[in-house]
Amino acid sequence: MTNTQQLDQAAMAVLEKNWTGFSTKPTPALYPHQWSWDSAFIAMGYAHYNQARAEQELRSLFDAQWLDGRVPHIVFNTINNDRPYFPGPDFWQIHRSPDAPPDHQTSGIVQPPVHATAVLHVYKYAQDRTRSLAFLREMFPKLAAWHRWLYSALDPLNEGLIYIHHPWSSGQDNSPMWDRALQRIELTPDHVPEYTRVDLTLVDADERPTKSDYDCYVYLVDFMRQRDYDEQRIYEDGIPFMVQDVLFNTLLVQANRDLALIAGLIGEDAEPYLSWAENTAAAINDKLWDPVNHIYIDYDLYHDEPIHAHALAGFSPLFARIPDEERAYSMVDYLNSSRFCHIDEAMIAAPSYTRVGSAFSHSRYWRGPVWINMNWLLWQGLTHYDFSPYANRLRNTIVELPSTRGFYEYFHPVNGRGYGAPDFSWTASLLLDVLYRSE
Ligand code: 9WN
Repeated sequence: MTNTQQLDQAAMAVLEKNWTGFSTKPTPALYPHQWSWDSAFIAMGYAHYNQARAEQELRSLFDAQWLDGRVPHIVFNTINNDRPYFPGPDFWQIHRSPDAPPDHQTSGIVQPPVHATAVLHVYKYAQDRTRSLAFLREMFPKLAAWHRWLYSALDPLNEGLIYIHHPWSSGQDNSPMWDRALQRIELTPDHVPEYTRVDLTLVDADERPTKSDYDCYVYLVDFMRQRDYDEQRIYEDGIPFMVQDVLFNTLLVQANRDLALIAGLIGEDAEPYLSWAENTAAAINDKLWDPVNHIYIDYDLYHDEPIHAHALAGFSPLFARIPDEERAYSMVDYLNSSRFCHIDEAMIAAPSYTRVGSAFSHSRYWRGPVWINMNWLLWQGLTHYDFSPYANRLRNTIVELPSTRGFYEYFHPVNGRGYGAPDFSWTASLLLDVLYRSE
């Protein structure tokens, strides 16, 4: 591709291809439904050239919000999809829960809460200001109910930190961060209901989670559905995967701050959201900081111990301005080293997992490949602290990888080869965001 205009057109064409009439598929074959954090990232691209569609993307997701406030990680397209996906609605069986939405089929777990950030972004770049204020009014109570549910259901010790109980909730499904916790789940054959994967018919097995990962994923869903997605029972019965995740909580801090701004714009009280933001930021700083390695790390609540695995997500608190300057400097020293990617190295910044970790892989999903959404978060985080050379390097990758390799889901951190699904929506939408914002 030769110029920005052509790149722009190509990115819009990906989103157009994936548009269903009411929401955008992450990619046509592998993920043929609506995903929660994908939709937030996708709306941020639409915001620059199609306000109505940006609003519709988020509206569709929240139409499937549960009665208790949770926003499901998948909303199944039961209207015009003919592609298979596992696990589908028959497996999730959400209508065991009295809180499931009556008119939608969804999953029963959540994904990182980027939605208030996306709603504010749509408002900020809106072409029609009056209409965008109405959108803020429409979304505000739904976003508030979503955050309220997170704190009431997933912070049982009242620490200001949300825990997740499925790797899919992190968005970084097979990150080495979860290896130890998953290996400690003792599965016997009768623990795992029968299932057939669809993903391996579409993508090479070396680029996807392993069978033992999937056995655990399926077992954990079965654990939850047997308890009717009742969070209190899930916690009290000791689901054996409970993690306080850095990225999830960081995005919640930023989302709370953005929700406070939305409240201010429409004459509502901003205080509860500011106070949630500050509590969670303080808890991240107290509990999830690794002072030896200068990176934030997840906490395994089930085994009551820190998870010593260094993912790129460990730098994400920069996005929500959580570390002070001194910490931020020490983090950048770590990021800007051969353990991730030194600024002078001839490789693509930045791998999703430390290159010196024994679990690192160039091709396997969240175990090393470069992801555009992670670069987008870190690009902004580094900009907040004035680390422009590194920030620019990440920003350039968001533009160069799709233009030279195509709109893939993830990329080889050395040679840039595209992996996973082609025509991936957030690769396109976040590229559009970067291009429009540099104009
Ligand atoms: C399970 C849709 C989603 C992303 C996740 C990514 C992948 C699903 C899967 O695809 O997860 O939710 O089937 O592998 O890991 O981040 O939201 O793009």
